[in-house]
Amino acid sequence: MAQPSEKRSTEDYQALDAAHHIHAFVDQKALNASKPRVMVKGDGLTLWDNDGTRYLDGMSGLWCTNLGYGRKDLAAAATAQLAELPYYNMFFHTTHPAVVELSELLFSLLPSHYSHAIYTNSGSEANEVLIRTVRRYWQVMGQPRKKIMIGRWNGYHGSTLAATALGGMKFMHEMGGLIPDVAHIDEPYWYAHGGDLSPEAFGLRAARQLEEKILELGAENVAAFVAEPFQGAGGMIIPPATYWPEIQRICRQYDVLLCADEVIGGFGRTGEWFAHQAFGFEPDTLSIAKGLTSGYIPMGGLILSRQMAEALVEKGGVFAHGLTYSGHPVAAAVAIANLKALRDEGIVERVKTDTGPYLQQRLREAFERHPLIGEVQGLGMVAALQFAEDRATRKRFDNENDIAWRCRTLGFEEGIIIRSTLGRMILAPALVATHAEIDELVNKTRVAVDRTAQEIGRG
Ligand code: PXG
Repeated sequence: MAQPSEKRSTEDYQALDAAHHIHAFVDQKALNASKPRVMVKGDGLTLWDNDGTRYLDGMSGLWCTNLGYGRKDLAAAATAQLAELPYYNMFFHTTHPAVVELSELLFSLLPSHYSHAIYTNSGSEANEVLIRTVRRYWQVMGQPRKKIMIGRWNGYHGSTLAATALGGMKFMHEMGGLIPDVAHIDEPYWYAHGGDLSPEAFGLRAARQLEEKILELGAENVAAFVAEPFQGAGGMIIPPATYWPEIQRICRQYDVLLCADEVIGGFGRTGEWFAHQAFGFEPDTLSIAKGLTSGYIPMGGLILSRQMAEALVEKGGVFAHGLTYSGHPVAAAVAIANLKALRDEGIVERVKTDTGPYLQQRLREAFERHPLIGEVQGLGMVAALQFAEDRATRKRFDNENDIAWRCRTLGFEEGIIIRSTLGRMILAPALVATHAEIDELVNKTRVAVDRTAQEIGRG
């Protein structure tokens, strides 16, 4: 039996992969023909494939390696915990030091009105647990009719059944058979849908769709509104400044829980520990994953406000929920090492005061007047470039998806990994990115966009 470390040829890996493995969000037949890249090593922001080609990873893996690759302290935390107590569960009236210490650390980093966590293994599971916990909460509060969850079109909350329903990716809904009691409102995407409105006026209008939806469904039936503080997989869209305060007002007025999906935004991405802090609102729950462990090991969770947790604990009785790997000791040990590094090395602070503003400034210099780019959005260590056919009228290309995909492919040719989605290019490098790495990423992104412009005859 070959050990994973026994190096094989790229062709061998690709053939075996095609023989046995169904990949994520892809036409597997097409992938088998075009063949996957085989990544073998990472250090900081740099990845190497099996043929020794180097890539600068501008996407933190999949928005998760906040600390970058190759951290020996995280590996050491995992191996020490594996040797000491590799597993125990939360079912048999037990706990263990790793999960206790993780909670202590996590709540020292969170605003003080949050008090409890339910741990999961992923962001999808965090949102599954969210739905069950919200329903449980309203039952405990004597309002069992409050069941409907309102999400947003093009929101992404994961790929399990309920998380798919809660998300607003229509192409994911097409399989059908989704869970009931879910509704959607539009995304706050001013560039595409703002028309003649100012961003501020559009932000209010987009938020007031929530009020209309609550009134249509009856506030007595609506449990929660769930959204990403900035929309990630659905195009890295930052709502206008008026949006979140108005959403918060509406949720409070109609007694609807405000639930932030912080799976991408959490753990420093925006320069704040949590993205909702950057947008100035106070959610009742936070779904977390990804940056919690910098992706080194699967772990997620649902953070509850003190008020919700007290209601569930004091009046709740048995909450019939649990996962074999909730609060897994090895994952918890890695999360602790990760959070300590983000805190003690001043990484989140540096994103806020130094590297984040630097990335944003460099991108704006490179693209604000670029003929193919209509808008640069971003904050901290995340940004989007909007492709535009006509900058003056904000007209988008009919084939914007194809153009963005082409740009992404050219990025790989230039040795960088950037993500395309719905006519936008996304950059979300690890939070440890240096000025030199930011320069390389921005310069090569510029080359990829310029080459895209040439290929579509607009260079
Ligand atoms: N919520 C948000 C906001 C996410 O971005 C999930 C939940 C689900 O997490 P898990 O751990 O179950 O995957 C995510 C995941 C993309 C992309 O293409 C983004 C995600 C997943 C796959 C692709 O940008 N985010």
